[in-house]
Amino acid sequence: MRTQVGIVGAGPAGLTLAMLLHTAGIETVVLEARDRAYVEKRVRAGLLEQNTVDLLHDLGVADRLDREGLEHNGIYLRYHGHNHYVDMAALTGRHITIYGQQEVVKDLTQAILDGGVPVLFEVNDVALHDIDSSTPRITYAHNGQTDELICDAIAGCDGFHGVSRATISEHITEYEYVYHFGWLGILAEAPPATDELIYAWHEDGFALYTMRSPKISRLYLQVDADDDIGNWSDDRIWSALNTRLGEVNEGNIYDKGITPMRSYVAEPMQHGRLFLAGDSAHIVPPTGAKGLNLAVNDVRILAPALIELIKNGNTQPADGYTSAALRRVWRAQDFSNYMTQMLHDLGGGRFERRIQLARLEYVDRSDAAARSLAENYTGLPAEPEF
Ligand code: FAS
Ligand code: PHB
Repeated sequence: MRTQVGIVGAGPAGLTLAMLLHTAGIETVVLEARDRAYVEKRVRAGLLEQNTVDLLHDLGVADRLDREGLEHNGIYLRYHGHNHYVDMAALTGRHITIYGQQEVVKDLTQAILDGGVPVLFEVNDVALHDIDSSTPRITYAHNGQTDELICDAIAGCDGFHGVSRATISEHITEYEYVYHFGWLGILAEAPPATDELIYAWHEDGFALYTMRSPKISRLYLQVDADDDIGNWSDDRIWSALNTRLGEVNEGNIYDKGITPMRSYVAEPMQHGRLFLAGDSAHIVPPTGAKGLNLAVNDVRILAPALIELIKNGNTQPADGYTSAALRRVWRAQDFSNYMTQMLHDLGGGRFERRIQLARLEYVDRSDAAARSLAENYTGLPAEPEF
């Protein structure tokens, strides 16, 4: 099989790239290891920056987002039993939107399939070849057949555990910081007891009150990284959430899991005709809600570079992809680390805890500090990269 851009992975990065290239008349084929039902129900992020919402609008895939997404003006920072509001809309003129990642994946998958873009689900044994040439290849197995996809370029959008980054590991420098705690996340059939998100600093550890709809709450608790979900009965979860968040509406917990937390960046995000985007190149702790938004930002930069390469043979934008994308990646790394360091029990003792409270009180008293947090949280305006 022959195509212009072979995309490995049908997550937010791969699907948004396929839609951007399809809109520009560039042929793509998307290869995904899991089945469609699985990727469309996989619970992950839920917060969209303004830039991400604007891009989904530009791509014409925001109708359901407009109907079902929850636009928020700000967040609450909670400590010593009180919620302190950060009015980000007033501070920056920008908003965030709560809309489940799996809903974004559903909307994009439907749009690219309606556009006639081939998406091969349940592929196995994906391997990348000749990426130093101008005709890189992807071999894979699908429906019991082995096949080969010859491309002009390959986009590695296959997440942290995919094959793409591993293919160029000898050309990569890794930057990593692993936290000794994780997040226990639940989905519950309970109307949220808050109108906007609450990020809570508590002696017992961090907690986050978020949501998916007026009927569905999403809540997170800081737990030890090596803790087992089996240790957390629903009663124990609700008791910890009530302690750390104050008033919480309880209901049937229908999904729960523990996610480890790390900060990771691979540089460069490309080699030859292979370009990494999203979690295949970088991971942020979810405290800054940047994971999904960074994946979309990478392909917002990568798509015009690939269009220039394929339509006009101009390699300059593609050669500059990594430096352009890394500017926002490191901004998000810094902000996600700042939020994580400020709000979690880092195990460093009472001096450290008081410093955290001093930082929180500064955000509450200083417009400058609050605006800085708000700018980063809503996402700095997308600037033309080239
Ligand atoms: P994805 O991981 O979403 O997609 C990669 C795709 O590639 C997957 O569909 C995978 O099946 C496929 N793939 C992998 N290997 C393959 C192969 N060899 N061949 C073919 N296909 C292959 N962010 C937040 O902001 N808030 C959160 O609460 C939050 N929770 C998270 C919870 C978890 C468990 C994880 C892992 C991440 C979470 N994130 C969260 C971050 C998340 O949103 C990611 O940043 C986002 O999914 C990145 O999107 P992609 O880069 O497209 O990668
Ligand atoms: C979510 O809604 O899942 C969410 C929101 C904000 C975060 C992390 C996760 O910082």
